[in-house]
Amino acid sequence: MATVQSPEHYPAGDIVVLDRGNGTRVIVHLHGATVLSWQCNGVEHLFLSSTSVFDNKKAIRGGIPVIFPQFGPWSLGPQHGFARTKRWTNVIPPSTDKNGNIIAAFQLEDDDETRQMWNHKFKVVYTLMLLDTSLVCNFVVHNTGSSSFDFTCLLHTYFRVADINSTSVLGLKGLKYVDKIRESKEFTEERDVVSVGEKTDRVYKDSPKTVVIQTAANPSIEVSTLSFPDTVVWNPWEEGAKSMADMDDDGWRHMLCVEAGKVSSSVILEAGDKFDSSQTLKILPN
Ligand code: TA6
Repeated sequence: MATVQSPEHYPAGDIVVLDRGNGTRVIVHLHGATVLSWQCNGVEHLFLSSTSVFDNKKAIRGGIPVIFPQFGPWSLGPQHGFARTKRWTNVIPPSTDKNGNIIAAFQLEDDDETRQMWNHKFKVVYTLMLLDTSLVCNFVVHNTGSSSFDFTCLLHTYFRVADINSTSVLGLKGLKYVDKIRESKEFTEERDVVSVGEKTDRVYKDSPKTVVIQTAANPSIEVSTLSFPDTVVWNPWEEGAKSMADMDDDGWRHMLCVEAGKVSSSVILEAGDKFDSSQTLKILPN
């Protein structure tokens, strides 16, 4: 089963904690600005593999990895781009706003290593806001260079579920999706309630602004997005989990990735422009 997170588990210099009290807090690892844990009233809502590697090199297996500037295989660098394996800077330490919400911001800028792979100047500012029952992840890409560039991006959220066999996603009916398990052919979702009973790896296009993850024994979670038109649904299932050294063998039973992104087509960003996007994860009342 996935690790239940506590800040003490990590070297203090590697993490930033947003804590509202009452068991509502978020832990962010500066490696990839990866949210490791989001607890609301003491209940953990993110999955983190207990065999995830924390060497500040490999991508963290779980939480919310940040995918930029490429979703999927990349001829210029690692799969899913370099953002999730770079050290980010906590440019705005956790602070409380007038409504009692905790805000913190993280930044990644181009450097020699990134320019070797992808020769563009950029600044990504990733701002987290922890409210009483929701977490807002605001993702902004600035083109700080003198020429345009294009990219894809995604927040690779691993939701923690009691049992994948009693978990489903609502709001995907009627969407076209690319099924990477079926030769990446395109299909149309016919179901109101999308359950996951096998290895699943789908990119739903032109998603509605809100989808809901329903799972027995836990409250439902609503995922609302701005400028993230695609929704990736992924579970490696038993065989896939066993093939990943950094995934618990039974981890697939307790996780479902529902990932908000812009991946079906690239963002083309002119010099000096910015791309502003966000996901809001909200615990729905029972
Ligand atoms: O988001 C789904 C996906 O693209 C799957 O195809 C699978 O590769 C998953 O991401 C995990 O990728 P990773 O590089 O983290 O092992």
